[in-house]
Amino acid sequence: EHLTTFAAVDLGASSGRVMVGRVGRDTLELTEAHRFPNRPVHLPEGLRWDILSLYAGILDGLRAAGATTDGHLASIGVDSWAVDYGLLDADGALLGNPVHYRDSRTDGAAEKVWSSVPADRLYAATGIQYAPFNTLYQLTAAHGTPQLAAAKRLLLIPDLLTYWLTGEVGTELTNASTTQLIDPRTGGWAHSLADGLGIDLGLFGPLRRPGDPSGILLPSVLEATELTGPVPVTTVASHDTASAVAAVPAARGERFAYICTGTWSLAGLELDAPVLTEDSRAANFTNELGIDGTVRYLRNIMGLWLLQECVRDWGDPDVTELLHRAAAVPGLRSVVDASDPAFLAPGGMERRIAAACRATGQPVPATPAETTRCILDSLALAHRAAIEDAQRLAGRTVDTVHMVGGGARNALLCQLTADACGLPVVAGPAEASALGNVLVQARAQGLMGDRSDMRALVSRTQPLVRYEPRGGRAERADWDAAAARIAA
Ligand code: LRH
Repeated sequence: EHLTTFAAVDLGASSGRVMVGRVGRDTLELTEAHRFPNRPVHLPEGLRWDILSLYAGILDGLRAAGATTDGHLASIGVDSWAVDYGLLDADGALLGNPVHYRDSRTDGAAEKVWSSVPADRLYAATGIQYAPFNTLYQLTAAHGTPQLAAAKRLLLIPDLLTYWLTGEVGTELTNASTTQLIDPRTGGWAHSLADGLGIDLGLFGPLRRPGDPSGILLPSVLEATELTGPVPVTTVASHDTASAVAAVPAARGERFAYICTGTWSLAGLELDAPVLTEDSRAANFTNELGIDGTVRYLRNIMGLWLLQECVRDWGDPDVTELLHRAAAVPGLRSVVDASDPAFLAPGGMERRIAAACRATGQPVPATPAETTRCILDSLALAHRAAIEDAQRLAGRTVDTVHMVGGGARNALLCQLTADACGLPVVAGPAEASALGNVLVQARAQGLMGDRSDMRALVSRTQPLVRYEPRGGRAERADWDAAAARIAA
Protein backbone atom coordinates (compact mmCIF):
# COMPACT_ATOMS: atom_id res chain seq x y z
CA GLU A 1 0.00 0.00 0.00
CA HIS A 2 1.25 3.49 -0.81
CA LEU A 3 1.63 5.62 2.32
CA THR A 4 1.85 9.40 2.44
CA THR A 5 3.95 11.02 5.15
CA PHE A 6 2.96 14.10 7.14
CA ALA A 7 4.47 15.92 10.11
CA ALA A 8 2.27 17.15 12.95
CA VAL A 9 3.64 19.81 15.27
CA ASP A 10 1.62 19.61 18.49
CA LEU A 11 2.41 21.85 21.45
CA GLY A 12 0.93 21.14 24.86
CA ALA A 13 1.28 23.07 28.09
CA SER A 14 4.08 20.87 29.40
CA SER A 15 5.71 19.47 26.24
CA GLY A 16 5.84 19.89 22.51
CA ARG A 17 6.28 17.18 19.91
CA VAL A 18 6.79 16.63 16.24
CA MET A 19 5.05 13.46 15.13
CA VAL A 20 5.33 11.67 11.82
CA GLY A 21 2.02 10.36 10.48
CA ARG A 22 1.85 7.80 7.69
CA VAL A 23 -1.52 7.56 6.03
CA GLY A 24 -2.97 5.07 3.57
CA ARG A 25 -6.44 3.72 2.85
CA ASP A 26 -6.28 1.43 5.87
CA THR A 27 -3.25 2.79 7.62
CA LEU A 28 -2.76 5.51 10.17
CA GLU A 29 0.60 5.24 11.90
CA LEU A 30 1.98 7.82 14.23
CA THR A 31 5.55 7.90 15.47
CA GLU A 32 7.30 10.46 17.59
CA ALA A 33 10.19 12.18 15.82
CA HIS A 34 11.05 14.53 18.68
CA ARG A 35 9.64 15.59 22.04
CA PHE A 36 10.85 18.61 23.96
CA PRO A 37 9.85 20.23 27.25
CA ASN A 38 7.69 23.34 27.35
CA ARG A 39 8.94 25.27 30.36
CA PRO A 40 7.24 28.62 30.95
CA VAL A 41 9.49 31.21 32.57
CA HIS A 42 8.73 33.49 35.53
CA LEU A 43 10.16 36.88 34.58
CA PRO A 44 9.90 39.91 36.87
CA GLU A 45 7.16 41.17 34.50
CA GLY A 46 5.18 37.91 34.74
CA LEU A 47 4.77 34.38 33.41
CA ARG A 48 5.91 33.99 29.79
CA TRP A 49 6.16 31.23 27.17
CA ASP A 50 9.66 30.43 26.01
CA ILE A 51 8.55 30.62 22.40
CA LEU A 52 12.06 30.60 20.90
CA SER A 53 12.94 27.39 22.65
CA LEU A 54 9.67 25.90 21.37
CA TYR A 55 10.42 27.01 17.83
CA ALA A 56 13.94 25.56 18.09
CA GLY A 57 12.34 22.29 19.24
CA ILE A 58 10.07 22.38 16.18
CA LEU A 59 13.01 22.86 13.80
CA ASP A 60 14.89 20.01 15.51
CA GLY A 61 11.75 17.89 15.27
CA LEU A 62 11.22 18.60 11.58
CA ARG A 63 14.82 17.68 10.91
CA ALA A 64 14.35 14.45 12.86
CA ALA A 65 11.10 13.77 10.97
CA GLY A 66 12.83 14.32 7.64
CA ALA A 67 15.64 11.99 8.64
CA THR A 68 13.11 9.13 8.70
CA THR A 69 11.63 10.00 5.27
CA ASP A 70 14.62 10.90 3.10
CA GLY A 71 13.82 14.57 3.63
CA HIS A 72 10.36 14.26 2.05
CA LEU A 73 7.17 15.42 3.79
CA ALA A 74 3.85 15.78 1.97
CA SER A 75 2.87 18.56 4.35
CA ILE A 76 3.19 19.96 7.88
CA GLY A 77 0.48 21.13 10.29
CA VAL A 78 0.78 23.07 13.57
CA ASP A 79 -1.54 22.98 16.59
CA SER A 80 -1.17 24.21 20.17
CA TRP A 81 -3.03 25.37 23.23
CA ALA A 82 -5.56 28.15 22.68
CA VAL A 83 -6.04 31.87 23.50
CA ASP A 84 -2.40 33.06 23.65
CA TYR A 85 -0.65 35.16 21.02
CA GLY A 86 2.48 36.99 19.96
CA LEU A 87 2.62 40.58 18.67
CA LEU A 88 4.67 41.68 15.65
CA ASP A 89 6.02 45.15 14.95
CA ALA A 90 5.90 46.92 11.58
CA ASP A 91 8.91 44.92 10.38
CA GLY A 92 7.29 41.61 11.31
CA ALA A 93 9.55 41.06 14.33
CA LEU A 94 8.17 39.55 17.52
CA LEU A 95 7.51 42.07 20.30
CA GLY A 96 8.42 40.36 23.58
CA ASN A 97 7.63 36.88 24.79
CA PRO A 98 4.02 35.72 24.52
CA VAL A 99 2.21 36.01 27.85
CA HIS A 100 1.13 32.73 29.46
CA TYR A 101 -2.60 32.31 29.99
CA ARG A 102 -1.92 31.56 33.67
CA ASP A 103 -0.28 34.97 34.15
CA SER A 104 -2.03 37.23 36.64
CA ARG A 105 -2.32 40.23 34.32
CA THR A 106 -5.95 39.35 33.63
CA ASP A 107 -6.95 39.70 37.31
CA GLY A 108 -9.84 42.15 37.27
CA ALA A 109 -9.93 42.43 33.45
CA ALA A 110 -13.26 40.64 33.14
CA GLU A 111 -14.96 43.08 35.53
CA LYS A 112 -13.64 45.94 33.39
CA VAL A 113 -15.10 44.38 30.23
CA TRP A 114 -18.43 43.59 31.87
CA SER A 115 -18.82 47.21 32.98
CA SER A 116 -19.20 48.16 29.30
CA VAL A 117 -20.52 44.90 27.83
CA PRO A 118 -22.49 42.81 30.34
CA ALA A 119 -21.62 39.11 30.53
CA ASP A 120 -24.95 38.02 29.03
CA ARG A 121 -24.42 40.18 25.93
CA LEU A 122 -20.90 38.85 25.57
CA TYR A 123 -22.21 35.30 25.64
CA ALA A 124 -25.00 36.03 23.17
CA ALA A 125 -22.44 37.49 20.76
CA THR A 126 -19.68 34.87 21.12
CA GLY A 127 -21.00 31.78 22.93
CA ILE A 128 -17.69 31.54 24.79
CA GLN A 129 -17.66 30.58 28.46
CA TYR A 130 -16.10 32.86 31.01
CA ALA A 131 -12.44 32.09 31.60
CA PRO A 132 -10.14 34.82 32.87
CA PHE A 133 -7.60 34.05 30.14
CA ASN A 134 -9.80 34.43 27.04
CA THR A 135 -7.90 36.57 24.52
CA LEU A 136 -10.58 39.24 24.86
CA TYR A 137 -9.64 39.74 28.52
CA GLN A 138 -5.92 39.47 27.80
CA LEU A 139 -6.23 42.28 25.24
CA THR A 140 -8.22 44.34 27.74
CA ALA A 141 -5.43 43.83 30.29
CA ALA A 142 -2.84 44.84 27.67
CA HIS A 143 -4.75 47.97 26.65
CA GLY A 144 -2.51 51.05 26.68
CA THR A 145 0.78 49.14 27.07
CA PRO A 146 3.68 50.28 24.87
CA GLN A 147 3.91 46.77 23.45
CA LEU A 148 0.34 46.64 22.21
CA ALA A 149 0.63 50.22 20.95
CA ALA A 150 3.64 49.22 18.82
CA ALA A 151 1.97 46.09 17.46
CA LYS A 152 0.94 45.88 13.80
CA ARG A 153 -0.06 42.19 13.93
CA LEU A 154 -1.40 39.73 16.45
CA LEU A 155 -0.79 36.05 15.75
CA LEU A 156 -2.19 33.23 17.87
CA ILE A 157 0.53 30.76 18.90
CA PRO A 158 0.13 28.21 16.04
CA ASP A 159 -0.29 31.08 13.57
CA LEU A 160 2.93 32.68 14.88
CA LEU A 161 4.86 29.44 14.42
CA THR A 162 3.35 28.98 10.95
CA TYR A 163 4.43 32.55 10.13
CA TRP A 164 8.02 31.74 11.10
CA LEU A 165 7.91 28.60 8.97
CA THR A 166 6.32 30.18 5.88
CA GLY A 167 6.41 33.97 6.13
CA GLU A 168 2.61 34.06 5.73
CA VAL A 169 0.13 35.48 8.22
CA GLY A 170 -3.36 34.26 8.98
CA THR A 171 -5.76 33.42 11.78
CA GLU A 172 -7.00 29.86 11.98
CA LEU A 173 -10.69 29.68 12.76
CA THR A 174 -11.03 26.96 15.43
CA ASN A 175 -8.41 28.69 17.55
CA ALA A 176 -9.79 32.14 16.69
CA SER A 177 -13.07 31.06 18.30
CA THR A 178 -11.27 30.86 21.67
CA THR A 179 -10.42 34.57 21.50
CA GLN A 180 -14.08 35.32 22.34
CA LEU A 181 -14.13 37.66 19.34
CA ILE A 182 -15.85 35.33 16.84
CA ASP A 183 -19.58 35.00 16.24
CA PRO A 184 -20.19 31.23 16.37
CA ARG A 185 -23.29 31.50 14.15
CA THR A 186 -21.42 33.00 11.22
CA GLY A 187 -17.81 31.95 11.88
CA GLY A 188 -16.85 35.60 11.27
CA TRP A 189 -15.52 38.29 13.58
CA ALA A 190 -17.83 39.86 16.16
CA HIS A 191 -17.15 43.36 14.84
CA SER A 192 -19.48 45.43 16.94
CA LEU A 193 -18.36 43.72 20.15
CA ALA A 194 -14.68 44.38 19.33
CA ASP A 195 -15.41 47.99 18.33
CA GLY A 196 -17.28 48.62 21.57
CA LEU A 197 -14.32 47.32 23.59
CA GLY A 198 -11.67 49.21 21.59
CA ILE A 199 -10.11 46.00 20.26
CA ASP A 200 -8.55 46.43 16.81
CA LEU A 201 -9.51 43.38 14.75
CA GLY A 202 -7.18 44.70 12.02
CA LEU A 203 -4.34 43.23 14.09
CA PHE A 204 -5.44 39.72 13.15
CA GLY A 205 -4.43 38.16 9.85
CA PRO A 206 -7.13 36.91 7.46
CA LEU A 207 -9.22 33.98 8.71
CA ARG A 208 -8.33 30.56 7.34
CA ARG A 209 -10.06 27.25 7.82
CA PRO A 210 -8.73 23.76 8.51
CA GLY A 211 -7.68 22.33 5.16
CA ASP A 212 -6.67 25.70 3.66
CA PRO A 213 -3.06 26.14 2.54
CA SER A 214 -0.81 28.22 4.85
CA GLY A 215 2.18 28.62 2.53
CA ILE A 216 5.38 26.66 1.96
CA LEU A 217 8.51 26.37 4.10
CA LEU A 218 10.88 29.31 3.67
CA PRO A 219 14.28 28.53 2.11
CA SER A 220 15.98 29.23 5.45
CA VAL A 221 13.69 26.70 7.14
CA LEU A 222 14.44 24.07 4.47
CA GLU A 223 18.10 24.65 5.13
CA ALA A 224 17.74 24.37 8.91
CA THR A 225 15.64 21.21 8.70
CA GLU A 226 17.38 19.56 5.73
CA LEU A 227 13.99 18.91 4.14
CA THR A 228 13.52 18.77 0.38
CA GLY A 229 11.28 21.58 -0.86
CA PRO A 230 8.72 22.58 -1.63
CA VAL A 231 7.05 21.52 1.63
CA PRO A 232 3.53 22.90 2.05
CA VAL A 233 2.18 23.87 5.46
CA THR A 234 -1.50 23.02 5.72
CA THR A 235 -3.92 24.81 8.02
CA VAL A 236 -5.17 22.20 10.50
CA ALA A 237 -7.58 22.63 13.40
CA SER A 238 -4.84 24.62 15.12
CA HIS A 239 -6.56 24.61 18.50
CA ASP A 240 -5.23 21.36 19.98
CA THR A 241 -8.64 20.51 21.44
CA ALA A 242 -10.29 20.92 18.03
CA SER A 243 -7.72 18.57 16.49
CA ALA A 244 -8.31 16.08 19.31
CA VAL A 245 -12.09 16.16 18.80
CA ALA A 246 -11.55 15.57 15.07
CA ALA A 247 -9.77 12.31 16.01
CA VAL A 248 -12.37 10.98 18.48
CA PRO A 249 -12.88 7.39 17.31
CA ALA A 250 -16.67 7.53 17.29
CA ALA A 251 -18.62 5.28 14.93
CA ARG A 252 -20.83 6.88 12.29
CA GLY A 253 -24.13 7.79 13.95
CA GLU A 254 -22.88 7.03 17.48
CA ARG A 255 -24.30 9.28 20.19
CA PHE A 256 -21.15 10.24 22.01
CA ALA A 257 -19.66 12.73 24.40
CA TYR A 258 -15.93 13.35 24.48
CA ILE A 259 -13.45 14.32 27.14
CA CYS A 260 -10.08 15.63 25.97
CA THR A 261 -7.93 14.99 29.01
CA GLY A 262 -4.45 16.30 29.59
CA THR A 263 -3.39 19.39 31.47
CA TRP A 264 -7.05 20.36 30.98
CA SER A 265 -10.18 18.28 30.73
CA LEU A 266 -12.49 19.57 28.02
CA ALA A 267 -15.77 17.69 28.26
CA GLY A 268 -18.79 18.00 26.03
CA LEU A 269 -20.52 17.33 22.71
CA GLU A 270 -20.06 17.97 19.02
CA LEU A 271 -23.03 19.99 17.72
CA ASP A 272 -24.14 21.49 14.40
CA ALA A 273 -25.12 24.81 15.92
CA PRO A 274 -24.23 26.82 19.04
CA VAL A 275 -26.34 26.82 22.20
CA LEU A 276 -26.52 30.46 23.32
CA THR A 277 -29.21 30.28 25.98
CA GLU A 278 -29.01 31.96 29.35
CA ASP A 279 -29.04 28.50 31.01
CA SER A 280 -26.03 27.55 28.96
CA ARG A 281 -24.19 30.67 30.02
CA ALA A 282 -25.07 30.12 33.67
CA ALA A 283 -23.69 26.57 33.38
CA ASN A 284 -20.48 28.05 31.90
CA PHE A 285 -20.57 26.06 28.67
CA THR A 286 -18.58 27.23 25.70
CA ASN A 287 -19.28 27.05 21.96
CA GLU A 288 -15.85 26.75 20.39
CA LEU A 289 -15.64 25.98 16.69
CA GLY A 290 -14.55 22.63 15.32
CA ILE A 291 -13.75 21.34 11.86
CA ASP A 292 -16.42 21.36 9.12
CA GLY A 293 -18.54 24.05 10.76
CA THR A 294 -19.15 22.00 13.91
CA VAL A 295 -19.46 23.46 17.38
CA ARG A 296 -17.47 22.08 20.31
CA TYR A 297 -19.96 22.50 23.07
CA LEU A 298 -17.93 21.89 26.21
CA ARG A 299 -16.84 22.93 29.66
CA ASN A 300 -13.24 23.62 30.68
CA ILE A 301 -12.26 21.61 33.75
CA MET A 302 -8.88 22.07 35.45
CA GLY A 303 -7.79 18.55 34.49
CA LEU A 304 -4.59 16.74 35.40
CA TRP A 305 -2.98 20.12 36.02
CA LEU A 306 -4.14 19.64 39.62
CA LEU A 307 -2.07 16.47 39.88
CA GLN A 308 0.89 17.75 37.81
CA GLU A 309 1.27 20.69 40.18
CA CYS A 310 1.12 18.49 43.30
CA VAL A 311 3.62 16.05 41.80
CA ARG A 312 5.97 18.99 41.17
CA ASP A 313 5.60 20.07 44.83
CA TRP A 314 6.32 16.50 45.97
CA GLY A 315 9.65 16.46 44.10
CA ASP A 316 8.49 14.35 41.12
CA PRO A 317 7.78 10.93 42.66
CA ASP A 318 7.01 7.95 40.41
CA VAL A 319 3.49 8.65 39.12
CA THR A 320 2.64 5.03 38.24
CA GLU A 321 3.33 4.04 41.83
CA LEU A 322 1.36 7.03 43.12
CA LEU A 323 -1.68 6.10 41.01
CA HIS A 324 -1.40 2.51 42.19
CA ARG A 325 -1.59 3.65 45.81
CA ALA A 326 -4.39 6.13 45.01
CA ALA A 327 -6.46 3.27 43.58
CA ALA A 328 -6.31 1.58 47.00
CA VAL A 329 -7.54 4.68 48.89
CA PRO A 330 -11.30 4.56 49.63
CA GLY A 331 -13.12 6.70 47.07
CA LEU A 332 -15.11 9.93 47.43
CA ARG A 333 -13.85 10.82 50.88
CA SER A 334 -13.18 14.41 49.83
CA VAL A 335 -13.79 16.20 46.55
CA VAL A 336 -13.13 19.71 45.25
CA ASP A 337 -14.71 21.71 42.44
CA ALA A 338 -12.36 20.97 39.52
CA SER A 339 -13.91 23.77 37.45
CA ASP A 340 -12.95 26.44 39.99
CA PRO A 341 -10.61 29.14 38.56
CA ALA A 342 -9.07 29.24 42.06
CA PHE A 343 -6.86 26.37 40.84
CA LEU A 344 -5.66 28.17 37.70
CA ALA A 345 -2.39 29.71 38.87
CA PRO A 346 0.73 27.62 39.46
CA GLY A 347 2.18 26.85 42.90
CA GLY A 348 1.01 25.58 46.28
CA MET A 349 -1.58 23.23 44.78
CA GLU A 350 -1.66 20.67 47.60
CA ARG A 351 -2.27 23.49 50.05
CA ARG A 352 -5.09 24.94 47.91
CA ILE A 353 -6.76 21.54 47.62
CA ALA A 354 -6.50 21.04 51.38
CA ALA A 355 -8.03 24.48 51.92
CA ALA A 356 -10.94 23.67 49.60
CA CYS A 357 -11.62 20.41 51.47
CA ARG A 358 -11.52 22.19 54.81
CA ALA A 359 -13.82 24.97 53.60
CA THR A 360 -16.46 22.42 52.59
CA GLY A 361 -16.23 20.46 55.85
CA GLN A 362 -14.54 17.40 54.34
CA PRO A 363 -11.51 15.49 55.62
CA VAL A 364 -8.20 16.96 54.46
CA PRO A 365 -6.19 14.38 52.47
CA ALA A 366 -3.20 13.38 54.61
CA THR A 367 -0.85 11.69 52.11
CA PRO A 368 0.09 12.14 48.45
CA ALA A 369 -1.95 9.02 47.64
CA GLU A 370 -5.01 10.51 49.36
CA THR A 371 -4.56 13.85 47.61
CA THR A 372 -4.19 12.04 44.29
CA ARG A 373 -7.39 10.11 44.95
CA CYS A 374 -9.18 13.34 45.87
CA ILE A 375 -8.05 14.91 42.58
CA LEU A 376 -9.10 11.95 40.42
CA ASP A 377 -12.48 11.61 42.17
CA SER A 378 -12.97 15.35 41.69
CA LEU A 379 -12.13 15.16 37.99
CA ALA A 380 -14.48 12.21 37.47
CA LEU A 381 -17.20 14.14 39.25
CA ALA A 382 -16.57 17.22 37.08
CA HIS A 383 -16.60 15.05 33.94
CA ARG A 384 -19.95 13.64 34.96
CA ALA A 385 -21.42 17.07 35.68
CA ALA A 386 -20.22 18.42 32.33
CA ILE A 387 -21.61 15.49 30.37
CA GLU A 388 -24.95 15.57 32.16
CA ASP A 389 -25.26 19.34 31.80
CA ALA A 390 -24.27 19.26 28.13
CA GLN A 391 -26.97 16.70 27.35
CA ARG A 392 -29.61 18.67 29.22
CA LEU A 393 -28.64 22.04 27.72
CA ALA A 394 -28.27 20.76 24.16
CA GLY A 395 -31.28 18.42 24.32
CA ARG A 396 -29.22 15.35 23.41
CA THR A 397 -28.53 11.98 24.98
CA VAL A 398 -25.33 10.02 24.72
CA ASP A 399 -24.51 6.30 25.03
CA THR A 400 -20.71 6.44 25.12
CA VAL A 401 -18.02 8.70 26.49
CA HIS A 402 -14.78 8.90 24.50
CA MET A 403 -11.71 9.91 26.49
CA VAL A 404 -8.81 11.09 24.32
CA GLY A 405 -5.50 12.83 25.07
CA GLY A 406 -2.76 12.01 27.55
CA GLY A 407 -5.23 11.37 30.40
CA ALA A 408 -6.67 8.42 28.43
CA ARG A 409 -3.58 6.53 29.61
CA ASN A 410 -4.67 7.04 33.23
CA ALA A 411 -6.70 3.87 33.86
CA LEU A 412 -7.95 5.00 37.26
CA LEU A 413 -9.24 8.29 35.88
CA CYS A 414 -10.99 6.50 32.99
CA GLN A 415 -12.59 3.91 35.28
CA LEU A 416 -13.76 6.54 37.80
CA THR A 417 -15.20 8.59 34.94
CA ALA A 418 -17.14 5.57 33.67
CA ASP A 419 -18.40 4.90 37.22
CA ALA A 420 -19.40 8.52 37.79
CA CYS A 421 -21.16 8.89 34.43
CA GLY A 422 -22.77 5.47 34.56
CA LEU A 423 -21.68 5.11 30.92
CA PRO A 424 -19.04 3.08 29.13
CA VAL A 425 -15.81 4.98 28.49
CA VAL A 426 -13.74 4.26 25.40
CA ALA A 427 -10.22 5.48 26.14
CA GLY A 428 -7.75 6.49 23.42
CA PRO A 429 -6.03 7.61 21.39
CA ALA A 430 -3.68 9.43 23.75
CA GLU A 431 -2.12 11.37 20.87
CA ALA A 432 -5.49 12.54 19.56
CA SER A 433 -4.37 16.10 18.77
CA ALA A 434 -1.48 14.93 16.62
CA LEU A 435 -3.74 12.40 14.86
CA GLY A 436 -6.42 15.02 14.17
CA ASN A 437 -3.69 17.28 12.85
CA VAL A 438 -2.44 14.55 10.47
CA LEU A 439 -5.95 13.57 9.35
CA VAL A 440 -6.92 17.09 8.35
CA GLN A 441 -3.72 17.36 6.31
CA ALA A 442 -4.41 14.00 4.69
CA ARG A 443 -7.90 15.09 3.83
CA ALA A 444 -6.63 18.30 2.27
CA GLN A 445 -4.64 16.07 -0.08
CA GLY A 446 -7.71 14.03 -0.97
CA LEU A 447 -6.73 10.95 1.05
CA MET A 448 -9.75 11.04 3.37
CA GLY A 449 -13.52 11.26 3.06
CA ASP A 450 -15.74 13.01 5.57
CA ARG A 451 -15.37 13.38 9.33
CA SER A 452 -16.89 9.97 9.97
CA ASP A 453 -14.36 8.34 7.65
CA MET A 454 -11.53 10.01 9.52
CA ARG A 455 -12.91 8.76 12.83
CA ALA A 456 -13.49 5.26 11.48
CA LEU A 457 -9.83 5.11 10.43
CA VAL A 458 -8.75 6.11 13.95
CA SER A 459 -11.03 3.50 15.44
CA ARG A 460 -9.71 0.73 13.11
CA THR A 461 -6.06 1.53 13.60
CA GLN A 462 -5.48 2.83 17.14
CA PRO A 463 -5.48 0.76 20.34
CA LEU A 464 -8.54 1.63 22.45
CA VAL A 465 -9.52 0.44 25.93
CA ARG A 466 -13.11 0.11 27.06
CA TYR A 467 -14.17 0.73 30.70
CA GLU A 468 -17.63 -0.40 31.82
CA PRO A 469 -19.26 1.52 34.68
CA ARG A 470 -19.05 -0.33 38.00
CA GLY A 471 -21.67 -0.26 40.71
CA GLY A 472 -25.41 0.23 40.67
CA ARG A 473 -27.85 2.80 41.88
CA ALA A 474 -26.42 2.93 45.41
CA GLU A 475 -22.93 3.74 44.17
CA ARG A 476 -24.35 6.32 41.78
CA ALA A 477 -26.02 8.00 44.78
CA ASP A 478 -22.57 8.31 46.39
CA TRP A 479 -21.51 10.52 43.48
CA ASP A 480 -24.64 12.66 43.95
CA ALA A 481 -23.82 13.03 47.63
CA ALA A 482 -20.25 14.02 46.85
CA ALA A 483 -21.48 16.59 44.33
CA ALA A 484 -23.80 18.04 46.96
CA ARG A 485 -20.87 18.58 49.34
CA ILE A 486 -19.22 21.05 46.96
CA ALA A 487 -22.34 22.62 45.42
CA ALA A 488 -22.11 26.40 45.62
C1 LRH B 1 -5.87 22.67 26.02
C2 LRH B 1 -6.34 24.07 25.75
C3 LRH B 1 -7.78 24.25 26.12
C4 LRH B 1 -7.80 25.73 26.41
C5 LRH B 1 -6.51 25.91 27.18
C6 LRH B 1 -5.99 27.30 27.25
O1 LRH B 1 -4.52 22.50 25.66
O2 LRH B 1 -6.15 24.41 24.41
O3 LRH B 1 -8.71 23.87 25.14
O4 LRH B 1 -8.95 26.17 27.02
O5 LRH B 1 -5.61 25.00 26.54
